[in-house]
Amino acid sequence: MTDQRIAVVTGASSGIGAASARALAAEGFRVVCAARRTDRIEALAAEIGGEAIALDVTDADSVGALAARLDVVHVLVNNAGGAFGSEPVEQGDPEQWRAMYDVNVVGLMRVTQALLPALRASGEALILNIGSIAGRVTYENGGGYTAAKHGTRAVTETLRLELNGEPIRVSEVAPGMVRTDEFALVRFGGDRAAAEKVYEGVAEPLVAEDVAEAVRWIATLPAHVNIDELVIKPVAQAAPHKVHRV
Ligand code: 8X3
Repeated sequence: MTDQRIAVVTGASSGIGAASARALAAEGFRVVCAARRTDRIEALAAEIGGEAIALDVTDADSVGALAARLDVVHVLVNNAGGAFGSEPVEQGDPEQWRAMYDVNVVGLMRVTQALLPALRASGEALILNIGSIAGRVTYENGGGYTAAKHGTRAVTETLRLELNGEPIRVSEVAPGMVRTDEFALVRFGGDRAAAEKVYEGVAEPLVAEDVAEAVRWIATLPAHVNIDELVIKPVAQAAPHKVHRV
């Protein structure tokens, strides 16, 4: 038996998820690194003294198997998510829209449902959802993603209302432009030139560690302090569509 606090991070195989896992481990959490790509999460877990559990948030059996292995969880970081496609609504692909809703909204709901008993068992829990500025404003060619991330925000707020009276904090960290290895590349279907263009001329986009620092801060605040939402953008980005480029 250990008194080490347990954190679960979904989408821990790269980017903000991996950085958050490292930041929480540095604060003394035992971190369960959950994602589909087992080679990556196994390497990360070995690096930070955590545990790797394969997880596909869009698969109910996979989520159930994760929950079956965890009796107590103090912090859940619902980070798994992403953008697929960049077309105007007129040309939007229903399958891509459905996939975005599935991972950014339904997946988050599935994991939260499954882990709520373990979160309750901790006595003082935190559910921290990684949202986006795309959950606050809309922008052209982002309709499917902004709709999904508005969903992430709506679920977060609903959960806070429903869990009111329980010692469970519910937070959302909503980043703007974060330069990671995969986010833009996935959005543009592997088109590296299109992905690079997102960050073109931006002196200093955020990096995953900037967001992980916000996750770390929220997770280590006293248990009565709930950060409802924290929007974090690079100084060059005043809005999704207002970015200073040199
Ligand atoms: C990612 C931020 O600006 O691409 O969630 O919507 S943005």
